Amino acid sequence: MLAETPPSEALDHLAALYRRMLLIRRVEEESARGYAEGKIGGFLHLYIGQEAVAVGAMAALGPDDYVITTYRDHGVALAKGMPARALLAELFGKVTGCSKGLGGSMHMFDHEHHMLGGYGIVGGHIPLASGFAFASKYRGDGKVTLCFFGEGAVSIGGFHEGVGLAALWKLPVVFVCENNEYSMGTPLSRSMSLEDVSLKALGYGMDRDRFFADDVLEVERRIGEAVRRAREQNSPTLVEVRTYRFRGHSMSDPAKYRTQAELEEHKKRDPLARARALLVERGLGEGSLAELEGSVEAEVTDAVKFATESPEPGLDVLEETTYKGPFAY
Ligand SMILES: Cc1ncc(C[n+]2csc(CCOP(=O)(O)OP(=O)(O)O)c2C)c(N)n1
Repeated sequence: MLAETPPSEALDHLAALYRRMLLIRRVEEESARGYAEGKIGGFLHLYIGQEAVAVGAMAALGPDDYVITTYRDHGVALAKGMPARALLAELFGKVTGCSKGLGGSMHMFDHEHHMLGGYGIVGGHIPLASGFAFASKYRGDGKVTLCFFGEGAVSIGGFHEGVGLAALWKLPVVFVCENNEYSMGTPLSRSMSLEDVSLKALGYGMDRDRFFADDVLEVERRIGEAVRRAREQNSPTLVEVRTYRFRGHSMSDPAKYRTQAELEEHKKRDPLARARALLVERGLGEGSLAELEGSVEAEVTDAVKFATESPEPGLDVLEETTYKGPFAY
């Protein structure tokens, strides 16, 4: 959103971003509950604490632009427009889920909203992002691809292959490294000789940026600059967004590798609390705020009910997806 936007529009915009972040947080909290109750099987990697990255970044994109990410994909999918119903139903293994209940937590796909999926192999999707961007450049369709990954992916071969080709072929792609300080239980200082991940861009002659993600508007502005470079000049950027996950790596991680004090320190920079405080400071009344938060609550309650009551996939789905090729995309 431009700096000269009228104040009321700017307030509405911030309220919409806050709403999206709150929706992600509440869906994630309900996912954690569903997992504890045995309604969700397999892995579950929550996005709590990182909401401003996906929401700010997606605000800088158009609806036709592409997004691709890792297994920590719930927040990115919701930020790109996937309905909470489709996401929770997928987590619950139901046929109404975005991947007909066959993919689960790590495989959120949404063709309509150009969400190209979550991927379980660390860094494996980064060359795919360059492939999508290559297709856009070849077709001249003006679309930008945004590729999210954790700092743990930066030492993987796929990162260097994907980023190197994007720089060489001048592709319309933005690489967003969500540096949340830990790869499972390994801090960055034990896996990389550099503390500044964005420096990796220099080896490929690529533009770079690096900032904290506690202010969703700042995320939108900074990613927006990179998106513009990609769209207007076919110039890729590596953006390191510094963030922190408030929960363990996955639901089975007690996170003993970090102290409670460290966690509490990071919670002081909670992007949701910051956006909420900014809304109040800029004049959003208590009544409007309560209405907004109530509507999120209603949406999440409805989505949990929908996911709970939906049927599991039957044999027909298995046959359709196994023998008749991919869904009709
Ligand atoms: C190629 C590969 N190696 C190892 C794993 C096991 N693994 C799953 S998540 C993970 C940590 C990745 O951390 P990071 O990229 O920083 O993302 P974050 O979980 O912090 O979002 C690892 C090593 C994997 N999935 N793929």
